Amino acid sequence: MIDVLSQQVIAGDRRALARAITVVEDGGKEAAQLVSSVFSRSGRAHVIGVTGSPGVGKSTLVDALITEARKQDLKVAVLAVDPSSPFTGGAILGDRIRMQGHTLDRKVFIRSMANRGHQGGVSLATYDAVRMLDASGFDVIIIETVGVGQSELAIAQTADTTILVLMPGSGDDIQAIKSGIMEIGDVFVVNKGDLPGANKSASEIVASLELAHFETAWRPPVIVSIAETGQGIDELWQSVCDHKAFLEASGLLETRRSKRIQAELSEIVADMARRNLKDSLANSTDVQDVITQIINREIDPHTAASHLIPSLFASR
Ligand SMILES: Nc1nc2c(ncn2[C@@H]2O[C@H](COP(=O)(O)OP(=O)(O)OP(=O)(O)O)[C@@H](O)[C@H]2O)c(=O)[nH]1
Ligand SMILES: [Mg+2]
Repeated sequence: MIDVLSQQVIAGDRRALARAITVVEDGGKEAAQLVSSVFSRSGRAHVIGVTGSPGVGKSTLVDALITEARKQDLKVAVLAVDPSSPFTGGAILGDRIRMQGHTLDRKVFIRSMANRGHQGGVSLATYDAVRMLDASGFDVIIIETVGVGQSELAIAQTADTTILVLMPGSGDDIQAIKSGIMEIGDVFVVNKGDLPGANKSASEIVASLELAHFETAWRPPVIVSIAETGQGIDELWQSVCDHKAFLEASGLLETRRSKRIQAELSEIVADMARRNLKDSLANSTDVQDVITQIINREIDPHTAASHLIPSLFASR
């Protein structure tokens, strides 16, 4: 069944793609099988992360970005990820409505994801969902995440290019500068440019970026936009394309992807170990024996753990 599904995904079948994303959301063996069968077809798409506090206009902005990308006839997929909620709630419903202008376009695919059964959490599921979209032939994959906490940042880092969205007068800019999340932004957007204080916010961000230390030659542009009217969106899209070109020309695309794979691998290994550990603790007589030995003071827990490691990592 997974074989058929993966063939349909690769062929670009939208309904199969929707089902495939549900499979990877749930995680487990089927998800792993599915990823394994489409994997060689992935790795081509430009993955763009859009992150920022609730209500700054991310979805409206994404909608406008879809329009820009479609002008170049690129196939665009959007994943709206809510890491905090196990349900797809009102906010995500709102996203759907805001992106409705594209629902009839066969080259646009919009999907929301929440933290469902996947044991490794939503970030592992996001990696795999991106792979499904990628294998299905989307040129651009936009991941929208709400908030600026650790899990959102992890998701944002799934991206090749991360857009950090702020709005004037929210104190977000100051917060971003203080908390060090400025470092993850490749492009900054002060949205709601029609509200007072937008230019001031933008210059504050520019000023703090001037003081920041950068590891590469890329200097994040700061763009003022009005997502609702589309103002500034062409400039934003251009910056995103420039960033992609920079990543490719400088070899940083590889560096970023290898960092990301390292993070993903360690998450998968930790996830596997956790699962095996749970099973082992419940079922294995070895573990029960070790526990008895510890109770009898025949072995200490640290030594016992190091003896258990090989069996915990053994895949089954
Ligand atoms: N004045 C103004 N309002 C805007 C602009 N862009 C978006 N909005 C409004 O801001 C509100 C939130 O927009 P969304 O696009 O849903 O924001 P979001 O960041 O995706 O929100 P969450 O996903 O809930 O975090 C909506 O009422 C939009 O109409 C803008 O440029 N100017
Ligand atoms: Mg939104």
